[in-house]
Amino acid sequence: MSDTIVAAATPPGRGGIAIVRVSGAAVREIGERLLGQLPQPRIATTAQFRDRDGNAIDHGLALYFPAPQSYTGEHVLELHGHGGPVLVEALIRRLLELGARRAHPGEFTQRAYLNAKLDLAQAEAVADLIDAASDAAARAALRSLEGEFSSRVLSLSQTLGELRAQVEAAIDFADEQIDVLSDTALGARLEAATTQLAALSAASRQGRLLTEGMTVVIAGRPNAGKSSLLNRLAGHDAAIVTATPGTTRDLLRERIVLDGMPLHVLDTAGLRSAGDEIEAEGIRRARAAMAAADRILFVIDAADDPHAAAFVEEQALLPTGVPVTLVFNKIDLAGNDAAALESGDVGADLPSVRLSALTGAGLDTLASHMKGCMGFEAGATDVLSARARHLDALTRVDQHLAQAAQQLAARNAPELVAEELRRAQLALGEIVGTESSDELLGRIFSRFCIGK
Ligand SMILES: Nc1nc2c(ncn2[C@@H]2O[C@H](COP(=O)(O)OP(=O)(O)OP(=O)(O)O)[C@@H](O)[C@H]2O)c(=O)[nH]1
Ligand SMILES: [Mg+2]
Repeated sequence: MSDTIVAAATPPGRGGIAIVRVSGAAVREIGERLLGQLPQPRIATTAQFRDRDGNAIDHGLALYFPAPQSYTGEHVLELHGHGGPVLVEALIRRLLELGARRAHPGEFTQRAYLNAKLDLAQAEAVADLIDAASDAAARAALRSLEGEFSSRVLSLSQTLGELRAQVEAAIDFADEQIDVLSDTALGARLEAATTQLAALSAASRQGRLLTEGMTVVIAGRPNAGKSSLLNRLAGHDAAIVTATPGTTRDLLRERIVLDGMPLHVLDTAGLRSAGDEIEAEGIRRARAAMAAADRILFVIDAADDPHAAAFVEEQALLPTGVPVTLVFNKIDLAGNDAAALESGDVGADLPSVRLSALTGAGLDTLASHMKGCMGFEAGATDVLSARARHLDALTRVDQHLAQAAQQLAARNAPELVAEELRRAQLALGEIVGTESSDELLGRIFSRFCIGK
C-alpha cells in the first residue's frame, strides 16, 4: 500500500486562500481525526482543522474525493484554509503527525499516472501548462493534457499494429507469403502511416519550440553585426561590439523572452579563414552550435555585401536540415531598398529580414518572423506541447517505418518488416508511457513543483 502524502498545492507566501492536499490510503482516517468527521464526497464543507488537543489550527473548506474519482486515483482530501505560511506549515505538521509524509515534487501527478488517470505525455503536459510562459504555450499544453497528442500517438500505433498483423499473417501462411507482401495495399497503408507520423512530428516540433524555447544561432562573416544583433535582442550589452573584425571568439548564450516566447540566442565568431588558433576554435564552435540549432540567423552586412556573397560562399558549409533566415543588417547605411535578392539568386527562396542592429529599425519584423517560425501566431491550432524526448521517439519511429518500407519493397522476409513495425510501436509506447522505466519517471517527475 502506498504512503499517504501531503503538500501545499498553492504557492508559498501570503494569499487569500492556501490549499493543502493529502492523497493516499490513510486519507479517510486522517480526515476524521483532523475534522471530526469526513465531509460528504465532492461537497465543499466548512470545517475546523484541529490539532492533537482539539484546538483549531484554522478553519476553512474541506473537500473529500474518494478513490478512484480523484486527481491521483487515490482518496484525496483538499483543505482550503487561510493563505498564511505559518498556518499552512502548522496544518502540514499536524497531517504529518497523523501519519502522512511530505510529497516529493510531482508525486501527485506521478500517482495519477501510475493509477492510469493520465498517460505519461499528459502528465508532462500538466507541468508544461503550469510552466507556460505565453498564451500559445498554454494552449498547446492544454491540448496535450486533454489527450490530443496521446490519441494521435495511439491511433498511429493502432495503424501500425494492424499492419503488423497483416504482415505476420504472411509468416503463418508461408506458402502465400509473396502474395501477402506484394499486396500493394500494404505498401500504401505503410505510406499513409508515414504521412500520419510526419504531421504528428511537425505539430510536436512546433510545440517543443513553445515549451522548451527555440535555439537560434546568429552566424555570418566577421563585422556583419552579429553581436550588435544579440545585444539588441537581449536589450543589454551582453556581447562586446567593436569595429575590428574578429571581435567575438567564443560562443555567447543569452536566454531571451520575446513577448512571452522563450529563445536561446547564441552569438558566434565570424566565419572566415581563421587568423589564429583561438579564432579557429571559435569558428569550430560556431559550426557545432549551428548544427544543433533550431534556426540560423545568417547576418549579412547589407552596405558591404548587398547580394549576400558571404552566404553564397558559406552555404555549402552550413548544416543541412537547419532552417536559415537571412538578416540584412546595417540598413541605416545601405538604405532600405538595397540588398534585395532576385529570384534565381542563391538564398532568394529563404526568408529574409532587413534591419539595423544599430538603430533598431526592422527588429519588430524579425520578432514577428520568429513568432511565425515557432507556431506562435494566435489561433495556430495544430500545435501540441511536446518535449525533446517525444521528438526523439518520433524520429526513431520514422526510421523504423523507413526500414519497414525498404524491406517491403525489397520483398524481404516478412519477419523483418514485422520487427521494424514492432520497434516503431515500442517507440510510440515510450511517449505515452506504456513503455517506461523508473529512471525515466524519476527524471520526468522530479522537475515538477512540489504539490503537483
Ligand atoms: N551603421 C551600423 N553599424 C552597425 C550595425 N550593426 C553593427 N554595426 C557596427 O558594425 C561593427 C561590427 O559589429 P559587431 O556587432 O561587433 O559585428 P560582429 O558580426 O559581431 O563581428 P565579429 O564579432 O567580429 O564577428 C561595429 O562597429 C558596430 O557598431 C548597424 O545596423 N548599422
Ligand atoms: Mg561579434
